[in-house]
Amino acid sequence: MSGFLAVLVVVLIFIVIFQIAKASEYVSILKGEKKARQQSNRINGFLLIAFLVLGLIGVYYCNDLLKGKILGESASDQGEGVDKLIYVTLLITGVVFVITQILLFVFAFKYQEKEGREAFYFPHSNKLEVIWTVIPAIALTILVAFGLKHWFQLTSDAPANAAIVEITGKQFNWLIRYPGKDGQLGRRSVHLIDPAASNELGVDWNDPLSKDDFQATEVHLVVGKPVKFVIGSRDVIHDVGLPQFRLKMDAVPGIPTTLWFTPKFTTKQMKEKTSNPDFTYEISCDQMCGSGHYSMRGVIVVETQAEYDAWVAKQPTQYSLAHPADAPAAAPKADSAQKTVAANIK
Ligand SMILES: [Cu+2]
Repeated sequence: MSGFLAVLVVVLIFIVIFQIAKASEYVSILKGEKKARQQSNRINGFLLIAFLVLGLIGVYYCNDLLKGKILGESASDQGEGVDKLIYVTLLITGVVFVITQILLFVFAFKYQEKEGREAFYFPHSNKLEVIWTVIPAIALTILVAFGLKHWFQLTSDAPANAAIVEITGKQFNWLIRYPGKDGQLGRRSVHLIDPAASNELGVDWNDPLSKDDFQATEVHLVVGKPVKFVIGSRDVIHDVGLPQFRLKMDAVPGIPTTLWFTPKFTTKQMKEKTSNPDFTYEISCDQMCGSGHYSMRGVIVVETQAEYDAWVAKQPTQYSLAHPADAPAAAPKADSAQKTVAANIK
């Protein structure tokens, strides 16, 4: 019903505008075209000023309403720099926006058609062209340079003590792998992917580094400790979006990407900070990747070292899940299994 009413209102508004336009046409014939044009210019001039004032009030109101309310404080050290960059960019573009909009509407009002006033013919000025090309070019170059500085930092080598977590996108969830005690991830091959054999990632069990790797349904991180994400995809392009940490990185099939950051607050601290008992850090897929895109929400838990260690101790290695027969004595039998597979490959 309300939808029908809305359509009706829009149609009526169009009819009213059409009738006003028609009436003003007749008025111009009666009054003389010049006089009618001047009057309509005056009305338009006032409407433009009203639009400017209401628009600026609206911009201020929306900013005030949403300031600091959408995402809150950055939850990573690196995100602070990103926030600062956004604020500086908003400040510069905001000042330019306000000045240009005021000039645009005020000039349209001030220099409307008037009796005895002629337009000043001003076709071209090289000096002016240079000024309004060079100044924005310098400002944008500086902003891009600061953006690149952050980008190079995020994608640079992680500190030596950084934890490593591998995140692989697939339609439609994230596969999360930890390197285990050795701190190194085992080799993978797309040809070895076999979900039926608990090997969704195609891990090469012949690689000794793969034996202690474990997979998880949530990403667990230690507060204050740098972490490096090794990001990939099994099918189409996804994107690891970390809104609370202010980071994102494409997950591209065949091309591993990385980023590193240091979480500042535990999930528990964030629950208190946001006064939201249901707060969770999330991984959102920031790349439209197919019909189930909306469901690619991953969960990140940031906790203390002790809580993290307790969690890690409970995680079975993916090797043991993929080789249940070897379970009682995983280590020695692993070697024999490795030899068998190696022999088969030969
Ligand atoms: Cu997606």
